[in-house]
Amino acid sequence: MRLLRHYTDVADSVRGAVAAIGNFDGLHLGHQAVIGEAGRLAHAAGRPWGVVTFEPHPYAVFHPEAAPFRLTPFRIKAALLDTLGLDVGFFLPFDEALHTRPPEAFADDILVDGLGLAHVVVGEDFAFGHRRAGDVATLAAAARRHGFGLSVFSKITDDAGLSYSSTKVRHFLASGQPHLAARLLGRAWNIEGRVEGGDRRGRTIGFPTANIALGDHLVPAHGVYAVRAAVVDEGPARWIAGVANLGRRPTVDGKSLLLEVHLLDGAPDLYGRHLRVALIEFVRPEKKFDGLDALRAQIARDCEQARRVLASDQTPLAVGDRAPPPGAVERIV
Ligand code: RBF
Ligand code: MG
Repeated sequence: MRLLRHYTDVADSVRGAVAAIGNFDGLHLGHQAVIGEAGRLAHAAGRPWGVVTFEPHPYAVFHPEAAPFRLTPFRIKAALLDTLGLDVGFFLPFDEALHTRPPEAFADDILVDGLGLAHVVVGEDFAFGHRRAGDVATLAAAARRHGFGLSVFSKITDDAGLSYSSTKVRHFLASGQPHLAARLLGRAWNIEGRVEGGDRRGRTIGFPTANIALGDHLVPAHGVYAVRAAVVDEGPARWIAGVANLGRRPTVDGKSLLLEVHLLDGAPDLYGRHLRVALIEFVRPEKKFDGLDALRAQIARDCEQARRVLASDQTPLAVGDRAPPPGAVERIV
């Protein structure tokens, strides 16, 4: 996938794309349905398959003080789109010049003159331009004016009537329900980061851990999780079973927020490697123990519980493992 950060001087080879537009944080199954429809149309027309998305996320621009909330930080979102097979990702910088444009100018200057899109696919709640004043009707008017195509998805839900929404996924993670988040995502949610040097105390209590900081990732419920982990800087992911604590380690007066992963079947030294950690199931909240013996005994029980959970778990782990729902899409222009 070509990743572009600008909308001027766009190469002819990626103009004329069929593109889905959205923030696509999480790349959940609803996003995948919309992006997949753009892919089908692109393929049929022999055109590049693209997305138009915004970085930083608009919410972070309007709420700079907000706690980290991303399901898929920029680089991870880009890597996942690449996995799906897109030709081009227009990751437009969400700056003042972009977000103060009236909707008509956004369509004229950026979608048409800048990117030269042939067809656009959006969800029915799509809003764009200064103060989100533009909607699907505004976009349809621009499409007729300029002669690009427009397809619109109605809201889609899973078999149980749960609607695909990034906000819902965030809520499930913040409330310790990663299995529900996984249902909407079509895969387990994961945190990716570089393994940091720790205080090595884990070793002395018999449970060495690989520690990663959360960076821009949303902070899920603090506590212990059954996880699968994979080193991602060397070829395809090979998942291994683990148990992890996410929190501040009150028993040992930990300060920083960390994800500490203990691999159940022993592990090579992962220091400095990039680890992807998929949260499978919440085991228990983090606690302050009276001393290391009590903590050690509890961690041993956590390991047993994680083994049990993982032995029967079937949660898909990679984007593309589960197909997005068909959904209702209508060609408007
Ligand atoms: N630290 C706590 O203070 N409270 C906990 O409930 C807690 N649970 C943990 C569970 C697991 C499975 C692991 C691997 C660690 C846990 N820790 C907890 C963190 C522990 O204090 C830390 O890994 C060591 O002190 C090394 O830094
Ligand atoms: Mg450690």
